[in-house]
Amino acid sequence: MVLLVRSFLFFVLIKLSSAEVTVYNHPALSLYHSGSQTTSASDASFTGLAAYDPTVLTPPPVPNPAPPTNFDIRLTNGISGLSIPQSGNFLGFSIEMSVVNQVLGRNSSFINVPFLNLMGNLVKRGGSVQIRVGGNTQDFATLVPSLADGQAIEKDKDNSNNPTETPPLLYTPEVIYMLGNISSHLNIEWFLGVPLNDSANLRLEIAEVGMNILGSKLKGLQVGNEPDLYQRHGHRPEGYGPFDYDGEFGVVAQALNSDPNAPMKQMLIGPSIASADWTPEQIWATGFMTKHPELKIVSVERYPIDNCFPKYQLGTFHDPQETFPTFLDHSGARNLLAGYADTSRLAQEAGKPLYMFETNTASCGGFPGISASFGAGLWALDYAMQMASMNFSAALLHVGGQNVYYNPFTPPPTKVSDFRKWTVGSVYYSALIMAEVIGKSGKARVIDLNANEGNIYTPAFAIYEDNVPVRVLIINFVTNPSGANDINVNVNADGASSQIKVKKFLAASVSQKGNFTWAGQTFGSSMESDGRPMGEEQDETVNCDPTTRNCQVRVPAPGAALVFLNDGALANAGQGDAPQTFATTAVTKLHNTATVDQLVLQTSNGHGGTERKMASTSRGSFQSGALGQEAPIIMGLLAVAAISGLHFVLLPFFA
Ligand SMILES: *[C@@H]1O[C@H](CO)[C@@H](O)[C@H](O)[C@H]1NC(C)=O
Ligand SMILES: *[C@@H]1O[C@H](CO)[C@@H](O)[C@H](O)[C@H]1NC(C)=O
Ligand SMILES: *[C@@H]1O[C@H](CO)[C@@H](O)[C@H](O)[C@H]1NC(C)=O
Ligand SMILES: *[C@@H]1O[C@H](CO)[C@@H](O)[C@H](O)[C@H]1NC(C)=O
Ligand SMILES: CC(=O)N[C@H]1CO[C@H](CO)[C@@H](O)[C@@H]1O
Repeated sequence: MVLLVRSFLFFVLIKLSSAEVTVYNHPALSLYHSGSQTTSASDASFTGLAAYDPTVLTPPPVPNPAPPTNFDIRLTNGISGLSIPQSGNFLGFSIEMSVVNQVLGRNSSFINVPFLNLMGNLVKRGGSVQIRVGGNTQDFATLVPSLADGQAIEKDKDNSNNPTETPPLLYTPEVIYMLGNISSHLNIEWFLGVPLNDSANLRLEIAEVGMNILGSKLKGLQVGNEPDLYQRHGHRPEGYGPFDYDGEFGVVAQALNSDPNAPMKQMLIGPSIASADWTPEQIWATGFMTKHPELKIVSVERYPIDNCFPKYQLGTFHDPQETFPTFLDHSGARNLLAGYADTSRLAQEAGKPLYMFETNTASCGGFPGISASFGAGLWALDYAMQMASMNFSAALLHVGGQNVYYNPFTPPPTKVSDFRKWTVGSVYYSALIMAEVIGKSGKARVIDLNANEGNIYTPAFAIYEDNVPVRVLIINFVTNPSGANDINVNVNADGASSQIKVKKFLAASVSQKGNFTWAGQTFGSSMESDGRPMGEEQDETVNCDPTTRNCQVRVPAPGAALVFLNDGALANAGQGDAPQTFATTAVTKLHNTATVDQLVLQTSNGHGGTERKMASTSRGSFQSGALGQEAPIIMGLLAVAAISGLHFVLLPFFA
């Protein structure tokens, strides 16, 4: 993703090329959006914001030659080439710091319930979720004791002198308390970033406050975001190179080591290069990976392509329709990751996990028609599996604001938040499926099977535990509603049961937006989700041939199938565990006072019909208490907490 810098204007704007973007006051943005930028409560479908863009592309034609529709997958015990053991939290999220108060909640006592539900689905399957709060806005962020208006986070418009016109962020410890309170509900681990815009005047407060409030739920601290782009962006002088970054990393490490208010050591993450202006090898040549004992996680960031033009008048124009097919075969993930094979080997030798710290379909916000499509969901799953097979240990999908196309989940725009719900993107399903693919055993090891004679449209991966095959993931990237390109795979695995279970990820075409199903359940279309899967779970049962032990699995075009080779494989992926969900409280607006109609700790989450109707906190106990029908939300919540002594504080979102 090499972009030409052709003028000072371009130079100033080019920071946006690297990654996610949340842009404020950007003149180009209003040019780009044909619709009005302001959200309107009366516009039910398209608000003009990228997150609700209705573009639907044409699915690419069936490839010629089409992939063979019948093939075998034969899995024996104890094969070589398996990855290192992986965790069910492999696919996590990276939330742009400036939008945490939209996505997570407003403050520590006002957490967005749909967000909790979305994370609960993942925790149930994979055991935990990893979330990074950071991005371009973290390098200029400043922790302040309080903000005048009681807000937890604020854009400092008076001091917006950085090149993106992204105002520097001011935030209070309340944001960190919010993370802590989220982790007290669900097993979520956090990454924060030490701002590195000025390494001569370090601002270590986020590390200090983060360590002291989050404790063991703080998993690491990123030092610098995409430092290989600092010079381009005008944040460092000409000639700034890998050795300079390595030196600055050492300065931060030293400062934290001697900081008595920063009790946790060996917490740092770097170099988080975009692999744009420096190659990973240039950084490793400094000795970075082995010389800093404080380095906990080796990180890189990578998007397959950018959509910076025309929105930010940068780079070259990529037509979404023409670009779409590049997401729809296995060579996309393979080619993107080939350059990290060496890095992965070195990290393993150094005994450090390797993370893809920030990624998604395209930098500069993703593409209309691509980023929220079913095809993007298949791509993210294939990309994550390819990373797992290559010994990455995690990948974090970026979450921007309302102005990006690629969000895994998007809260409703504030103005319509009273009655609209969340939008769950296709790549959230990828994370959900990935959590089941890897599961909770901590022993899952992945291999790219080079299936169907290496056909790029039908990749498949096997998952082994204790050297025995337990699950198989098969993807079909082709779209053909006639069924002629559905694939029939004969899975024959050592130790498989005579009857196996299959879950499928389905949509009518790779272009479809919304209404995808995973094992029959969906999060609906735009603004239709409270974070809980809707519908009954539908697992398919396949009876294997008693003689040949072949189990035939049909994967529609398009679609993905996760095959559970035995019952233990299902259990390890969370089947049978009690779901942990949070009922979205119904909120109506009456004279600027929200009313809590219902505060029920409801646990009907699907994922196994028999688990439904778990014991729930009595609804009556809420309603007979101090919580009158007209009680303001926060009062109501305090009352709920006081009356019931509940661990879960249920908070409606965006009153
Ligand atoms: C948290 O946010 C809610 C909603 O904006 C507000 O009513 C409440 O006062 C805030 N609480 C704190 C402690 O700031
Ligand atoms: C670094 O960011 C802080 C907060 O935005 C700002 O006050 C400071 O001037 C910046 N320093 C440099 C050298 O850009
Ligand atoms: C991943 O690591 C394992 C264990 O060291 C190794 O056997 C395997 O070849 C590695 N995979 C790749 C693709 O490098
Ligand atoms: C999603 O599915 C529902 C129920 O089948 C249907 O009513 C709705 O029109 C679909 N929405 C889209 C955008 O396809
Ligand atoms: C677990 C945790 O971090 N709880 C915090 C929730 O937020 C309040 C502040 O509003 C803190 O006092 C708690 O420590």
